[in-house]
Amino acid sequence: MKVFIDGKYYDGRAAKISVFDHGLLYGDGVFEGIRAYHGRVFKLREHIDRLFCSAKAILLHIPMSHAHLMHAVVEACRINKIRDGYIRLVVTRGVGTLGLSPNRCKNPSVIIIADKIQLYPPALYQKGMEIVTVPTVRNLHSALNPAIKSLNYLNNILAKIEANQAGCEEAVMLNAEGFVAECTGDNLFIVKKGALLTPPLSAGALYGITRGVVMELAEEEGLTVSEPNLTRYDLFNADECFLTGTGAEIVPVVKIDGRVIGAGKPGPITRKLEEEYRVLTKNSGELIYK
Ligand code: PXG
Repeated sequence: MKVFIDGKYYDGRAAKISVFDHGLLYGDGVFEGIRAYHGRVFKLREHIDRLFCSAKAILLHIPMSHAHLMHAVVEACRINKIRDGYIRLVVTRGVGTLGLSPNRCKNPSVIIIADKIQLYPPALYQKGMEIVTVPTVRNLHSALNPAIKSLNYLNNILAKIEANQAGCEEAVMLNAEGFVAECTGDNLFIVKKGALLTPPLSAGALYGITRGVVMELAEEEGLTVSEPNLTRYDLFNADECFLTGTGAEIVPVVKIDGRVIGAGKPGPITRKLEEEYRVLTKNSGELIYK
């Protein structure tokens, strides 16, 4: 595997960054997780746009243009002969001194890793997932806005550990007001009386790219889509529930905090959206091999 670091390619084992990089010392940086399907990079522009938005929010200058970065991601896939894979794009504050001040970091680093994707087991998609609400509350947007896809993911990791301790793969994270925000690496949707509902981004969710795609697909299907504040009660009494994310795609949820959701199996609207998502990933995206 060849890893891109600041304009050069290194063998996987030789691809290293400094222990003085503030990405390591302080989680000071931003990242994206992107998928390639059938030799095309899915929603690349949207991911790069979000990366620039995250960077802007933390006053991090990305030392490459939008177009150059898009090109570099496609190139990293080509060099690694990726057809179906996962791309991790990371921008760190760069090498500095001990001490928080980002002013000491003169050169932000850009890293691109293009690799195979580790998927959830197929049985999970067939039967549906069980999830739990966890004690760790989603970051306040006034403290560290969850819209920033930063290298500091401890809020999510703590929630993930709590879900794993409860025997589940994913956690429902509530915000400080007790409304549903999202999961640790996925956005959350419910279906109620044929309509699609998902928490508003102001509840503490990432501006999920898969979330946006699913909302568009649902609208094309003639479904009503809304973004109200949701409580656990709303989740328990939903007809269907599913999660969305670049890595996970669309995962049906059949149990939340011990309550069976709908008929206890993946619902028809979830299945329809899964199918349409699959078609879209097949037929769109930036071509890797021209
Ligand atoms: N919420 C959070 C907190 C995320 O990190 C999503 C929602 C879904 O967003 P997208 O844009 O992907 O639809 C994410 C994304 C991983 C991995 O390595 C995590 C994500 C994406 C890809 C891989 O676990 N999280």
